[in-house]
Amino acid sequence: MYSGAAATAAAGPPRRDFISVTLGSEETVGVGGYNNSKAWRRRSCWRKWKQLSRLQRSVILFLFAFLAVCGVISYTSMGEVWKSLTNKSLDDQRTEQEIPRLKLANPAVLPAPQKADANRGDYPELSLQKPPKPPHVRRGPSNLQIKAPRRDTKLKIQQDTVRAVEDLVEVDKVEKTEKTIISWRGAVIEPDQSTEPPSSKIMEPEKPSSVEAEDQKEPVPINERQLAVIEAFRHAWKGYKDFAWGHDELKPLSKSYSEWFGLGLTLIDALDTMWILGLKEEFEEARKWVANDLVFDKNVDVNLFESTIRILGGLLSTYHLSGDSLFLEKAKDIGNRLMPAFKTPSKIPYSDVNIGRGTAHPPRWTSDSTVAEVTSIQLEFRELSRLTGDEKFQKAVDEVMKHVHTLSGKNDGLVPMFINTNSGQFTHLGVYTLGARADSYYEYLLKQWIQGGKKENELLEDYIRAIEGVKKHLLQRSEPKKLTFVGELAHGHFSAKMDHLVCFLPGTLALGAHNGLAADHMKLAETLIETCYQMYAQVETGLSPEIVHFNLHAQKGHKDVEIKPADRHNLLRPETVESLFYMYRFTGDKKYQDWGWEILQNFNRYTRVPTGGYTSINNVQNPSNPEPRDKMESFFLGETLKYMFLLFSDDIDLINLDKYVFNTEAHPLPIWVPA
Ligand code: DMJ
Repeated sequence: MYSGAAATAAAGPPRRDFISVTLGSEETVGVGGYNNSKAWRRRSCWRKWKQLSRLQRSVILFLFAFLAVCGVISYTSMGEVWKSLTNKSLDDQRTEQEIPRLKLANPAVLPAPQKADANRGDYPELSLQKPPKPPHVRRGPSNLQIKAPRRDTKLKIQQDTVRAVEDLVEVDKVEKTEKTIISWRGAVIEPDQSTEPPSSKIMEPEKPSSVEAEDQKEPVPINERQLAVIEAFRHAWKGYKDFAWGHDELKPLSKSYSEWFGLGLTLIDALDTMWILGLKEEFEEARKWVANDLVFDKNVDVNLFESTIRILGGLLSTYHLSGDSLFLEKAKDIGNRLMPAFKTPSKIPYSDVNIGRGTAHPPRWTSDSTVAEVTSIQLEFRELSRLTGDEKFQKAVDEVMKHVHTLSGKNDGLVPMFINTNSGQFTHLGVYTLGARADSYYEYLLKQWIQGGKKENELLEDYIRAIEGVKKHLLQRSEPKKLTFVGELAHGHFSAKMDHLVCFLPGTLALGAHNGLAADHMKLAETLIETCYQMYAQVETGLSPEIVHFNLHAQKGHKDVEIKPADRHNLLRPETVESLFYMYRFTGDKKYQDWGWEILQNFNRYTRVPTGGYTSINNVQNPSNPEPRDKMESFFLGETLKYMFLLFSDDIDLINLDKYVFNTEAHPLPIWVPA
């Protein structure tokens, strides 16, 4: 140690060597000159090692061992990190590629109702996914259908939103499980949601839905089939204008008109159709009539249900689409004049009201009203309350629903067809149908629930129970094609009779599934719409009769559909086309458009009157003489042609079904809390 220090000192400033191998021996100082051969170096190192003390050698060995262990550990953990990084990026790729495909197999069916907002902040990337845009503001009929984004872009946005919402629902599931009191196959109701309709909160009158944010969008060109609908509408309108202007219905063969209420029923029913079809001139002309000639102060009896769905509904929807207060004023007027109908011992309204005298009464032969009539006026009166700030309209119709909810005499949610205005009880018990006199009760259960923002639990419960009742009691399959149809039940006996009116059901079921109800509702909708289509396709004119009877047993030479002589008329009804529209909107399956196109062509073939207008016919089984009836129902313009036009459109914002709910006469009313 010492000699080395001396040598170092002699060589200049001290060096910071670690070990004493440089310390003084002859060999280390290079006696005999420089020798850098491998053998010399090996020998020299070994000799140096041997010269070290045991302690020095142990320290060095320990250091080597320590470094070696550290090296092994850090190599292993780096490998794990690297491996996980590699796997993660593969997972990410798979997520991007596969999840959209898996989750969006049925993209238009939205997930169960949820509250996404609470979690949004935790997932900042989700805020990049835009929800579907609100409907385009349409201030005039001419730009209506030419100012909306293309379906594919919007569908993509909607799909992204569905995916984002599904993710949020997943994350939110645990919390929700604890809070949820009713969970019926996807329809989730929160315990803190009131079963009370939002009526009590009505304070301020609301604006029309068209007065929301303006949103410039790419035009969607009108296609050939839509043009054919416009042509059909113009032809029908020409007949009405030439021979029935200002009257209720056109009689196209006798070139005259018929009066029911004397309130220009066809004109009012057709207002929003003209708006949607973009028929500006026709709309303006009709508006003038409403402004100058529509007078409700008349000594005339009107049917509460029919005037509510056609007149009140038509005026309210036209107000929303156009933003023109004239229509709201008229709606208020007729709404007020209809109110005496609710002055009954039971609060179940009478069927008829004299809108000039302010008196109401049941039909002459009974004190009953039909169940469909008293339970299918709610969308309109509730909306009138919301718009005017006057609760009385909503109170009156909500009371009816609450009362019907509690009544006995139902069969697994299925209701009888009559209700007594004195006792408030169902009458003619034991007969159950989804057709005439009961049909729209079921439709309005679901639609009121949607209109009110999916908060009114009793409505949803009654709807779901009723659909279970339909499945249990009314569904059968026909021969030979095994079509699923909805029959009727009379005192325990099944009848294979189905009204064309029942064909509203596939559309309603599909709407429910779209709003989060069970997927099997959609399955049922798909089977039933096929049946409704066959009610047209299996008939000689390609037009459905009013009522069909299905064959339950296979018989040689017999089709599924049998028609009785008394039932073979066609009134230009909308229900099948209505359901085709919903089915196309929610599935995008073009076959529904093709079926609708066939139906339109057959209306043109067998019901079009050359001098203007379309007519109902007496015999759908005789193509050479379908026996025209000489009447064009107002719902042909209010509903049938409107649903045709919407069916052929690929613009999901042309009356967006997350913003609007159609009343039973095809008049769109805004959903109060849009999806
Ligand atoms: C329309 O007035 C309505 O759709 C109602 O609900 C049933 N009947 C006709 C159309 O068929």
